[in-house]
Amino acid sequence: MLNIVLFGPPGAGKGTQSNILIERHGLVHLSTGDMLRAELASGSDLGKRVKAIMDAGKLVSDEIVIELIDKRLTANPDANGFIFDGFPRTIAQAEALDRLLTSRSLAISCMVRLKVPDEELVNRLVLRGKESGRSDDTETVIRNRISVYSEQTLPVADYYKKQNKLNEILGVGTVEEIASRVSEVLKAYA
Ligand code: B4P
Repeated sequence: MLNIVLFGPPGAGKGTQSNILIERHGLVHLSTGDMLRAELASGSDLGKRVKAIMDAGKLVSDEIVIELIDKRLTANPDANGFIFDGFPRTIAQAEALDRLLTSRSLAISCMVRLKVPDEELVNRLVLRGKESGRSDDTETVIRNRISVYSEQTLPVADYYKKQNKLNEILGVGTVEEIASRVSEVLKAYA
């Protein structure tokens, strides 16, 4: 069973690479960003509670995203494996994920970290904002999301490094070039 944490700053290409991995490895995609956006779109109470936080580029509370992941793990007992995309984003989330997996006799196989320079991230997300109208893809909010990543999320890479599960690759190039780098890393865990 292959359980991958796909890690990187906003705009690194996590969602893009996840779509390729789902097809190639038949994994279940768990994106907390997508789950939260679905809550916003449905107008649920949860969606109303997180809207202002997401629009400001801040992190939603650990309790909320951990519960979303817990439910999806329970809903997919026969999965070949999972891609965790945009989760965990804090050490508390990483510890909770280990607990959730251990209680199901599962474990993270590896983390794949996509490294991309900040200016490239801003350019990609500003472009996406123009095309999709996503409300958190404006330059001020993007820069805030990048600093939240540096302060609160980056330590999560060290958490997996200590477990000997961290793999770092360059996230700049064509989508296919990056997918090949990811595949190369995953050969060691197949
Ligand atoms: P996410 O949905 O996770 O948003 P993201 O970090 O911007 O990543 P995304 O997947 O969208 O970007 P990608 O790199 O694929 O989170 C949104 C918000 O939800 C957070 O700010 C937070 O408020 C909340 N949230 C989510 N998870 C949370 C958690 N665990 N805890 C607390 N809060 C949480 O792609 C970006 C763009 O780059 C795309 O337009 C793509 O087409 C382009 N791109 C991809 N690869 C490229 C390449 N090789 N070259 C050029 N462009 C490329």
